[in-house]
Amino acid sequence: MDFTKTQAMLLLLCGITLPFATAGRSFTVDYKNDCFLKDGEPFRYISGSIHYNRVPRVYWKDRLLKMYMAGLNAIQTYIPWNFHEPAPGLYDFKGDRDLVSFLQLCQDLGLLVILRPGPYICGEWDMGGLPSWLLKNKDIVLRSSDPDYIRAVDKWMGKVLPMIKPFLYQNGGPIITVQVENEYGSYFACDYNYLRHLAKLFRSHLGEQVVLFTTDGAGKSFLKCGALEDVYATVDFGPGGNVTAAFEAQRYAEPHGPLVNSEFYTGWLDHWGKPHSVIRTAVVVKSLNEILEMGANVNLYMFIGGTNFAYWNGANTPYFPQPTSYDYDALLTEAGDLTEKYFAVRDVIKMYKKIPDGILPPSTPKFAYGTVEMKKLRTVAESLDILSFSGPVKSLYPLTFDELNQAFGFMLYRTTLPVDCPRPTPLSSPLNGVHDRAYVTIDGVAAGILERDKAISINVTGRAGSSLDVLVENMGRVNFGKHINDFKGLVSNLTLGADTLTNWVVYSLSIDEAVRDGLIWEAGAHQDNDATPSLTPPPAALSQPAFYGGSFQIPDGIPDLPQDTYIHFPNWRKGQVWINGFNLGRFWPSRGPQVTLFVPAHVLSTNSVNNITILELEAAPSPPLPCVVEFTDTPIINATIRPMVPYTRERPNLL
Ligand code: NDJ
Repeated sequence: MDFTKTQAMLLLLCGITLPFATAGRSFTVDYKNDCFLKDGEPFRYISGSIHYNRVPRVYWKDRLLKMYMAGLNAIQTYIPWNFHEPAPGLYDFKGDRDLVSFLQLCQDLGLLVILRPGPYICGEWDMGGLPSWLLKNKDIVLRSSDPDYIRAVDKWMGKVLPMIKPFLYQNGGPIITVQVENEYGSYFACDYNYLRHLAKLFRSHLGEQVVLFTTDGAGKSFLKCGALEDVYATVDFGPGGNVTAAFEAQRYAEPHGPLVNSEFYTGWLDHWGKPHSVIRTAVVVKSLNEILEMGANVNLYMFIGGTNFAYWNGANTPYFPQPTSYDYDALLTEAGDLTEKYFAVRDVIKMYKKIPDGILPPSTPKFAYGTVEMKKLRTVAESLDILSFSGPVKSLYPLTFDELNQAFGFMLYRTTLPVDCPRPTPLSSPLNGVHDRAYVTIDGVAAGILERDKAISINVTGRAGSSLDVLVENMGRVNFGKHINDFKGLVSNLTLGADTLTNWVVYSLSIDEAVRDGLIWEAGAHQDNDATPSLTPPPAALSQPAFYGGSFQIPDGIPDLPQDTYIHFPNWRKGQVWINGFNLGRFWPSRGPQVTLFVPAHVLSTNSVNNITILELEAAPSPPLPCVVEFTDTPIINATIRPMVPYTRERPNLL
């Protein structure tokens, strides 16, 4: 039933006011005429994806305006559950997580919203948006009717759906449709009761009028487990294929109703160690034109990709994590810049609808602040007192991140060598249980790197009783497929030769808190103990994981500073970087394709010095190479730069 003027009057008489004017507003599916109806009139959306969680809040307006000026009448976003509920019952909707303000901004700018609250979202986001604390139940079947999973979903949806209810179109807001789950037909579980439960849950919170939909790959096999009675089935497909055939797949599930491509790929995702994805503008433009010509609804995925700041990237299997940049070769760059693809797509849209008059916001200026010298502050091993507030936990076998309630980052596992290893002896993870990368040191000397699906064994030497440190990095939880129960840390035993290593001391590390509180900078001077004698020298050019610091000032006398910039890591290997405590993400220029990291201006300060903290995991540049980072005005996300190594020996086989 639509909300009528009479009902509005009645509410008014009873003194009840709704935040928006609601009279006469309706959004429905017209099965007779194969279209949507907005306020009773045929309606077609041309939408674009923006993930508010990948764009700093200060830039939401700029990006949305650029979307509006391209002729879009809607945007599409996910709600990543793990971004908002870091621990069970602990909610965060402030700052960059202020979902309600984002929806309000869309409303203010005249953009409708297609909302995808998951609970699973995929989206190259850590664990597809599911909070890793769900893994406390080791046997949980995610995305199914498993009672433990459903209990957590019900609670979360009971929190978030009432927040968005006032923003539904029929309630006066911008949200026209709400997606249930995400490409469920691609998941092994095929649990219809789970999808039914979600649809019922969504309706119980949002009302019977809400238009719910599902999205699946454009093939019968996907729609089989993805589509559900009474929930509108849509498909997703990229450019370059047969548009008519793709929509025929939708017709298998929805013989009538509007044609909808919920994800038309303007670009594609990247993985560390693989070439940067590029989708040619001409291909995008051609298929988009075909879609629009058919009168279909379309969402451009992504319109702007943005950034996986901090640790938010996901991964695919076999294990390939996604980089920090989620540029996606989309219409706006990671930094929101206009591209040639933007203008070409706008020209296509122009053929089908009037695009707004007015001034297009220009690309945001970038500034090359230059070179900053970096100094070693201290190694991770030297910092355990400030990184591990609650102290270590002792355990016969290694414990996972999840068992110690640590979601992201790094954990240190310490034990001793049980036997003398005068000759190179395999230190192995026979079950491939290093999730995801381990930096091994023996008596304070770097001994090698283990890596999930890539290097399950290294040779080490040492004496019985030598201290063995294994710093394990969580490189991002799998976000797609049947391996999303992605436990982190040492998830199975390590062996040394024929012996299983036991009696571990496990340090949960709060690196972000320590960086934010300035503890790493305050702590005493670094003792250079990388040269501790050992039986054999370390593998070439590896050193202990360590923190480095450097400072710079924004120059005076130049108007409009600070501006956005990119940080470049000449001859650095792999690590994490913070500026003024803001975690910019992972850098890994030695693997690529991303080489520079986006630094949004709002993390920089003009009033005081800006502090850069780097955790370098493999080796910082060492003499004669300068130990510097450089701020440039041009991104590099499509290259792999091999570091210059100032040694003649071969580098380990990891790069
Ligand atoms: O719905 C998914 C969306 O969230 C569909 N995609 C998108 C790719 O950008 C994104 O994850 C797929 N992801 S098919 C799986 C990629 C496997 C390499």
